[in-house]
Amino acid sequence: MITVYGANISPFVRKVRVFLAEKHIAYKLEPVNPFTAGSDYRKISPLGRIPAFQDDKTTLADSSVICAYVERTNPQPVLYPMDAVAYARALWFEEYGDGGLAPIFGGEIFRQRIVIPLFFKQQGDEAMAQKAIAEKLPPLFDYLEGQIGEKAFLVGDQLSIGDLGIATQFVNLHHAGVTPDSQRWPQLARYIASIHERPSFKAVIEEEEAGLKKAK
Ligand SMILES: N[C@@H](CCC(=O)N[C@@H](CS)C(=O)NCC(=O)O)C(=O)O
Repeated sequence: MITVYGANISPFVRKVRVFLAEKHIAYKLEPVNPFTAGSDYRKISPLGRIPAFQDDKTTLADSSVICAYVERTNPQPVLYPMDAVAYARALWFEEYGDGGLAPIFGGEIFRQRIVIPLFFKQQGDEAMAQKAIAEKLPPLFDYLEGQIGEKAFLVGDQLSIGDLGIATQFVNLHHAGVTPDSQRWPQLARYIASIHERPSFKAVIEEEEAGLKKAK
């Protein structure tokens, strides 16, 4: 049995969970709060971050490493395109999510509006969130609007790690009350809504919404 370690509201934990769901692989989610985890947790996640992963062969840390490993151990359905250029583009979109969207969606918006008030019982910096929404989201959304166009998926004609890496970040934004304006970014709004409608995303989004409702 596979174990995924982490908290369900982490976009990186969610990426792994959705990836496993798309592969129809069963797993157990072992709750870990990275900010309070003991030193033992560093044996499987040396940087102390979530997610971490364990199967009968190995332990791993980092969502990108975990997904790449699972692709090798469970190649179907293919989530990393075979064609070299398509493969690189899928990795690029995953990185655009991890390295480009996460610091802003997570640190400047989700953290201020959800994590700090709900879990630290303090007031978040709403001015920081508003500024990020007004100034930092538009260029990120403009790029994605241009990349997705009228297509269903970012790379080729099937779901890839690129779609999962982008769409997982938009779940945190959704929890923080922000979705792309469908007048200004019609293709992006349509695309994100359709990926979030997939059973893999729908299940975790509903679970997270129930947890956040309870925490309020
Ligand atoms: N590159 C890592 C990033 C993981 C990450 O930053 N996780 C956050 C939670 S969303 C974390 O564990 N933060 C705690 C820390 O950095 O100490 C991945 O893809 O798994």
